[in-house]
Amino acid sequence: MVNILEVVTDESLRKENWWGKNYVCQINNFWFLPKFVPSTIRVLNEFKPLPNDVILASFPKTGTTWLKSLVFSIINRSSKESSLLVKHNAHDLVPTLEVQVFGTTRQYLDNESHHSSTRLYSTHIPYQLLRKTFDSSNCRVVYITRNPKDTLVSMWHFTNKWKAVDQDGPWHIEEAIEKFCSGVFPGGPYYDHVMGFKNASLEKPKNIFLITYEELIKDTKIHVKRLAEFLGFPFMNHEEEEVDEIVKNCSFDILSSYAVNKSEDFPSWFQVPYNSFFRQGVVGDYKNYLDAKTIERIDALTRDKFHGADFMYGI
Ligand code: PAP
Repeated sequence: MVNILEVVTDESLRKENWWGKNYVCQINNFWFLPKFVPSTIRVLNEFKPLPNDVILASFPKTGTTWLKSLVFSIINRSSKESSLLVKHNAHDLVPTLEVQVFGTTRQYLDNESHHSSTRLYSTHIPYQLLRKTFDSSNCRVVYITRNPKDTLVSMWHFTNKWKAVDQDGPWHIEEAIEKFCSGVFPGGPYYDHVMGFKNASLEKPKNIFLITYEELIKDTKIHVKRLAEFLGFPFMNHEEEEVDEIVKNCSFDILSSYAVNKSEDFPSWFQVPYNSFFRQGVVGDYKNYLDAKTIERIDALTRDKFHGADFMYGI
């Protein structure tokens, strides 16, 4: 068990190769990119959520960008902020705790002026590490998850868009499958990450809301209303059109058509171009990349880790 209070750099942590020359570091069973170790430790040691805060949590590539867009739109629907998604990528509007907020600048941590309003953040840090932070506040958490095979395929595509591919060469799908199954994957093990938040959502339904990418795709409108209700911003009966607008404005087709989201530019906070957050946005794309044997291998893991824990999801 790593004593989080004592970790200052990644020097003292166990490391495993992840892809090319890149490695990941282990903090209490979970794997992190070395770049985000100091900031993750800062989040765990210093972040004090306010009761009105909303934290969007996820394993990477499970629908974070979409969830950020939807929740930002729900919360800001009656202000001029609501149109900001036209010109700004959702990750610049909803900063990630361990990336922008506790990275180098901390420009987003304005506690003074926010005591009565809602601060919106995201994180990929697992619940097992964040439990104490969340317990110290009445803040609300929304966790999005996605089926493991699409998550793996999405991560594989995304990683191959990294700047480092120029030096390290591509990440081959066979390697990505091995790493995903062994859990040595940024944010991994995937199954432990999901089960941490799944169990927490059952223990504390008023504070932690779990939603799946697949149910959100199937009926976005119903789930936007459920999200709004949970967040304390419910839609009234006469606001049906507003819900429709939010669903439309946050759809893959609309968001991916904006110049900012088509851009090959790199954000200041990560080594992928903005357009890599929008690829296909569908369910079941894994069938185009994984063979029958791999599908059976991952399904067996899913049966063991999810179904074995009574979470009938992911196959
Ligand atoms: P992150 O964890 O790095 O922030 P995240 O947004 O969770 O990434 O995942 C990106 C996935 O969401 C991509 O999936 P794909 O690779 O299978 O295509 C991306 O296309 C998808 N995505 C982004 N925006 C939307 C949207 N508005 N609707 C549906 N899917 C979306």
